[in-house]
Amino acid sequence: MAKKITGVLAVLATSATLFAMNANAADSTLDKVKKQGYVQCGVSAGLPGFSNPNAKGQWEGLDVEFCQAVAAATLGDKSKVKYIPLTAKERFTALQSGEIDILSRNTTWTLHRDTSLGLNFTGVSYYDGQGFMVKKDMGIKSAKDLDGAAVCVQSGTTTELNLADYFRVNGMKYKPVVFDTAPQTSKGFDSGRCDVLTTDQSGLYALRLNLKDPASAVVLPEIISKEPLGPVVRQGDDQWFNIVRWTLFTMINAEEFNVTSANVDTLKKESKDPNIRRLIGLDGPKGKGLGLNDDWGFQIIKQVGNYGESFQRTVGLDSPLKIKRGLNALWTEGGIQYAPPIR
Ligand SMILES: N[C@@H](CCC(=O)N[C@@H](CS)C(=O)NCC(=O)O)C(=O)O
Repeated sequence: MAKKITGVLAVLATSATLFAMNANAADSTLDKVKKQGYVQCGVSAGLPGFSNPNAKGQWEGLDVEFCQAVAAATLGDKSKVKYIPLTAKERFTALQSGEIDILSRNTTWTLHRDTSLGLNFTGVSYYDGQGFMVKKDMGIKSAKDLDGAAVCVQSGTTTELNLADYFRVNGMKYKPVVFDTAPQTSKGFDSGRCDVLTTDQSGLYALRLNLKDPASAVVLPEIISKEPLGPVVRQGDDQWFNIVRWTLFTMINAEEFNVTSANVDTLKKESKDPNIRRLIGLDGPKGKGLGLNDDWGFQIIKQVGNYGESFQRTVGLDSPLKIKRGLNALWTEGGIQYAPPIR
């Protein structure tokens, strides 16, 4: 009898081990991505500069290019991305449930989101802050003059929470006019449902482009919050977390060492600079620790570009948004973008 029980226990123990191994295998996001052949990326449905379908229906923007960089690093092909447009309210559930592998959707890193939702922020791809936009003919020069205003705002955002704090702290009243998507919010402002629109400052520049007359609106000088935006993954898969985080660090380091999509081929052949050689996987830790090919960094830079290239093209001076680098300049250029070394 005792023998039989031991036998049964042994079988149970073996199947438990097997189950754990299966669960582990199923848990590996990198394996899943390789098997499905693309990265499932949660993005904003329509926010110019960050993620927006162009006239040909192709997704464009800083957040979109980041997904492409992860696809280049993991699958060697930046086009292997499936974009899943999400509202602010839907985004965290989509990541928790496994519908997406990364959330790259102008999402602010906060304590609650980073610790209580089963998610992890991997870094900051854009330092932002919340601002206000008003109709020029109202003649308002400061957010402190907004007492009693009707304010268009998107639901499920930090924006809604900061708005409430700001008006309370300044002893002012307001009437929230709440929408689910960015296009609805800007239409609400355009059609006079509210006097003021509030969102991340980058979003104000983006939404202003969509107004019937962009020159009729002004952005007020106050920045009322910190909105560090960055890519998010599920907790519990350190390898995937590291891949996403070091994809961002590679783009930032590439800018620091002046490695671009245009010169990376030549540098691969000719460069003797040890920083550059490690960055593109000729020397140093290469891909082993991440479970990737040694040329993962090279592929990111070759196919997508460095952080500065991506910034200028999508939200910066080469884009319709014309946002200056500001805080998003490298630490060597007066900003705070800073990536740990590749060595
Ligand atoms: N960064 C804030 C706000 C993010 C947000 O969703 N902002 C809106 C207002 S512009 C937006 O991007 N909407 C895009 C969309 O609905 O597609 C957060 O993480 O809560």
